[in-house]
Amino acid sequence: MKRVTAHRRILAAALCFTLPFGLTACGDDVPDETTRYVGEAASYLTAAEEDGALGADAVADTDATQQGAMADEDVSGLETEPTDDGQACDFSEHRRTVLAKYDDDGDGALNARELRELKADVGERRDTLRPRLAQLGRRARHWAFWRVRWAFDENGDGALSAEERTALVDAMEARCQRLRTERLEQHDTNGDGTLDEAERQAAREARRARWEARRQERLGTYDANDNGVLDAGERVALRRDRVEAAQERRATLLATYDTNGDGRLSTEEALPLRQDIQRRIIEGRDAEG
Ligand SMILES: [Ca+2]
Ligand SMILES: [Ca+2]
Ligand SMILES: [Ca+2]
Ligand SMILES: [Ca+2]
Repeated sequence: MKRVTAHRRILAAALCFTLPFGLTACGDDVPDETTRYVGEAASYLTAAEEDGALGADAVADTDATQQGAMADEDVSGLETEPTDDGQACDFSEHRRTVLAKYDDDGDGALNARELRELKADVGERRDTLRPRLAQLGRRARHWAFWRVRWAFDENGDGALSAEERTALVDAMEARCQRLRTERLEQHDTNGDGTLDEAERQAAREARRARWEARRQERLGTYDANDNGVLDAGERVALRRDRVEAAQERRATLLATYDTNGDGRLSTEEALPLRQDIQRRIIEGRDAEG
């Protein structure tokens, strides 16, 4: 338990350091329930707009069925072009989007019934569809978000406590901020601290070019009949390789974290891995584009 507390303190310090204007709860403050769930849904939208391997190492705690479902999600999302507006992740905007979607009576807040709807959609059943939420993202990435949630479920009970949920939201918000800062550093050509229309256009084009380069690379390997698209059979080969890679990664992770060698991660064994994934999320790693 001591380790958790120490880690939490470091996490809180990093977030307080990262985020100006008190956008996040620092220290031991736990925000109210609505704020936590709106934040979780905003985190889901953040995961849905990314292309990278967010939280990928959570594969250590998956079975063959889950690995297959993750590969299906990845393969089906590959052809979705980025709808990047030039700015990277805007967490406050995601929060507003979620609030607007669930504020049925339009009074600017969530009443008990509206909050219940939101909680059901981001709920603890990790493999259910969340149609209302899914409509908000450019595509549904349930498994990408499952991996993020896995990393923050530190006591491994399959649910997020108020504290675990707060840590998840803070981390995803810090990630957004980090990715945004990086985007600004890369594309603020005139150095005035913001991206104007021309700079945003350049950022948008650069992201699309990276996406296209990855697509071409994939076609080079899997487009066996050379018609410029991945047909059903070619996608099967890609999916098979993804599952194989996931299984290899899982074996590598178990070699490090399964200290008693029983082939699975106990909650205690998984904790350092969870915390490593948390750090990767906060630091904006495993992001593409
Ligand atoms: Ca938990
Ligand atoms: Ca500028
Ligand atoms: Ca083809
Ligand atoms: Ca074990």
